[in-house]
Amino acid sequence: MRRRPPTHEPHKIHTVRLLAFPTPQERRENLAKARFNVFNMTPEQVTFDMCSNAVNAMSQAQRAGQYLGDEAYAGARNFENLEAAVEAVLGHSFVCPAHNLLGCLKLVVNTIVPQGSVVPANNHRTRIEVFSAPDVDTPDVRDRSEPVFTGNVDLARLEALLEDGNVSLVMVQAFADGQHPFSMANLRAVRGLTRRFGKRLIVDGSRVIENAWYIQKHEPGFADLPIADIVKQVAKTATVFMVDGGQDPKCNTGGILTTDNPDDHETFMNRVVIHEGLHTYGGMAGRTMEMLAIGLREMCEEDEVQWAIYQTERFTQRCRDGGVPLERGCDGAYVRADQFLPHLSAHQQDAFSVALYQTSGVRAFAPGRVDRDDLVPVQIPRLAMTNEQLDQVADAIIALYRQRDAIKPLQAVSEGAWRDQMAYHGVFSDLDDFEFDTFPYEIHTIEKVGVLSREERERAIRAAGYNTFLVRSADVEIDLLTDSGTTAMSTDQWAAHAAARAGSTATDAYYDFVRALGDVMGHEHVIPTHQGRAAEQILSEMMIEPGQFVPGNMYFTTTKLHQELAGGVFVDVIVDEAHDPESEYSWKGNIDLGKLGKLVDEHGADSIAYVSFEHAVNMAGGQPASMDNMKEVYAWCGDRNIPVIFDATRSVENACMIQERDPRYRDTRIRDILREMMLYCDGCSVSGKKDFLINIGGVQTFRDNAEWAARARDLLRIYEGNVTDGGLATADLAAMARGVEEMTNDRYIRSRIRQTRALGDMLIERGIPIVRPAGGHAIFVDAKRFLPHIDQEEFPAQRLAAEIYVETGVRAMERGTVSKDRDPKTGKNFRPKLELVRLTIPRRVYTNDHMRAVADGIVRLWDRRHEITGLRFVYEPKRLRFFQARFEPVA
Ligand code: P61
Repeated sequence: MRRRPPTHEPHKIHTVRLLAFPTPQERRENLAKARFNVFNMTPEQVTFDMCSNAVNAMSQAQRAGQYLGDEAYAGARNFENLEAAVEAVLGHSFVCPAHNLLGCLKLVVNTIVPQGSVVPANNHRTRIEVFSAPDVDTPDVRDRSEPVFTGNVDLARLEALLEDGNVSLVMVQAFADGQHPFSMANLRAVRGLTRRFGKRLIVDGSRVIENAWYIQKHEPGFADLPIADIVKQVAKTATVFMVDGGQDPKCNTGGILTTDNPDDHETFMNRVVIHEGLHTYGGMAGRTMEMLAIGLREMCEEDEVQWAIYQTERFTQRCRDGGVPLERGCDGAYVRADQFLPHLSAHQQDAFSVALYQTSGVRAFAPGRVDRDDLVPVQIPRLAMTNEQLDQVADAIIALYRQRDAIKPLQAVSEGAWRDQMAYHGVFSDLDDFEFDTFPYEIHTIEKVGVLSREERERAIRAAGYNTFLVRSADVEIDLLTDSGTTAMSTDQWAAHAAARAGSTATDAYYDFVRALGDVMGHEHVIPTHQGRAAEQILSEMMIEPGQFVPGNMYFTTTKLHQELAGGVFVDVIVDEAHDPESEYSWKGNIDLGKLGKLVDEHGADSIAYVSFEHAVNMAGGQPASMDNMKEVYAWCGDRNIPVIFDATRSVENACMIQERDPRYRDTRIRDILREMMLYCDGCSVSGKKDFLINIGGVQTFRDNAEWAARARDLLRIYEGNVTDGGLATADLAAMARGVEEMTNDRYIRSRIRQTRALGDMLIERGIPIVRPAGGHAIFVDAKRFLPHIDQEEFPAQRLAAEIYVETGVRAMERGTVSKDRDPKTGKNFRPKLELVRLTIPRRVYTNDHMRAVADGIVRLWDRRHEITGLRFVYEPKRLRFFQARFEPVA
């Protein structure tokens, strides 16, 4: 089987960990405080922490496992799950738990390595010598003549040592020292030899996945075997197998010793109580065992493995192409500090680490003992970084390499045998800084996506009546249905969520939210609701007299419906450009004061309930309004006593587009732009599920009108819940309070807007008709131009969304004739100017590689667009029909 490099992550992001971006000055201060030893720096002082042990991204299932700890001391269910996972993945019937790999080693050394014995090994970092030196000899028997499987054992040397008779066991590490993989053939030959001499073969399989991949790729006969099978074969070849939970199983700690040999197991069990804990937890918390059990099963998943290794290959190659002297490690690029800094006579590794941190905020560190080798591993935390981030880290190293001659030596002021003991008197080198320009977060937790074949997707869309709202999310690969409530929360938000003290009265979470949003918006009255449409209902009921007009900058489905249910008449007063998908006008979200003036002239100011002014107008393509327009509309309405209410669902995105498009705001922070925008309204209804970076929530605000606030609270009590929670769980309110702080981070919001634009650019370049310019939250494909042969009565956008799903596994949303509904007067379908399919980008969930895959898929569909036909209703609900309608293709 020839495998092509994967095109995007086989998962999406579920939780992010926010990154720190210390300034050059802060980095210098941090270095000085850390005595020029980057070991002493905390992750909060580091932008990218390039190590791979116990810092990997975990799966959502592992995270859930952390809450399933059966902290029982004896006989925990978590241990039973661990045993079952070991049996399933490694094929071993016995498992002895330990707190991590050192715990496993300690058990081995203290039980089956007699003093004075010899332990041949394929690496020089066994640590056995550290445990028992000088009584145990650990000769390195790695075969240095082997070109591919550089971790292979020199069989002749091993045999000679075995013949000497003093060998207690043979220790082989998968991807020895992080750089040297063994072959299956060699491992089997070692096992054959040890068996002949009645000795054990211990395999450290902490990086068995990387080694199994190497076997799959390079050893004849293994190309068609799944990683899971190769892993099991490796484990079964060992007498005793051990795994560090913090490595391949992506746990945060933990270790296991597994075997099929009941005597060995009994030996370990009897000893584990001395050093580690009882034999059913071994120094791990119950939750750690649960995470480890899940991680063991997940680590062999083929797509996940191929992705992780592809990242390593790509990163290493980029560094190498930039001339950086390195060795390819199983989990990253191991920089040769001696060749990087030949002009320094000592402490080259630490000098490299210091210079890299000083210029970029990246931490890479040579761990363990001093003088062990000349390498600084720049390891990739498994699944935690995007390719874009890795490219930039590589570029930071390359940029440093180009100015390496300017790196100054470090003078040691205190030394020890271990690197963490080193302290230096440093002098800052005169180096150019490297500026990161990427998503300001790392991946903390991943979520699996659905991967279906084309035939399966054809069945799924038929079953869903050609309505993407009715497709199961488990059947979707990249979900661009909506950016509403689909955000990946941050670990800080989760912390607030977990820490919130629930109450059905006023809570700290409520006060935090009111304070945080009050700070951001400057509005006096902040009334939480369970989501946006709840605020819309309350607002509409309290502000609209039956028969009044509600002018707005293009309709939104729920907003217009609530206005109508309250007896209002929606009138579209958006600028004409908004209805022209090809117009490049920068402010397609603006209100046309001419249109508004005409309405007022005809019916009088009293006939207007309020002006409903949406930011980053959803149905127009996420198009922004200008600051001038907001100011002008507010002044004009103020003169006539007409209230202005913002739909501030995507105001932050609007603010970002003001920063980008209005030169007067180029140097103003997003937060300040937003504050100014909020001066030009009397209140806001907000769906918090978008900008606020949360999964559920909303709010109604009023700038200063206490009477309105009191009326809104009255309705809130009736429809939603408490005035202090709006029907939201306290925990969700706490997460929302934190989300409104994160949303105005300039790096974050710019990276989001840029990602949307990048998708738009990829489509434009390849001739796909989309609404221009690209807006904030989504790219809208123009179905009229994509499928000009389908009349609007046959719902071209509905069909296009269905076909995009079939072709690519990407789920999008119709925003055309079906959404616009029927004219209540004539009963006929409206024929909206915009017949669109929305590719909506959830916040912090997808990477640029996902976006590239989306663009490629749509281009494939473009090439076969002539084959696509229209649809007709088979079921049509009366209101908001697009959510649940069902269709069938027209022949
Ligand atoms: C969306 F297909 N938007 O964009 P709620 N105002 C604005 C919104 O974008 C919005 C709401 C108010 C959604 C969800 C959605 O026809 C649909 O918190 C500008 O969803 O109640 C929601 O806020 C309502 C999708 C809503 C739809 C209605 O995907």
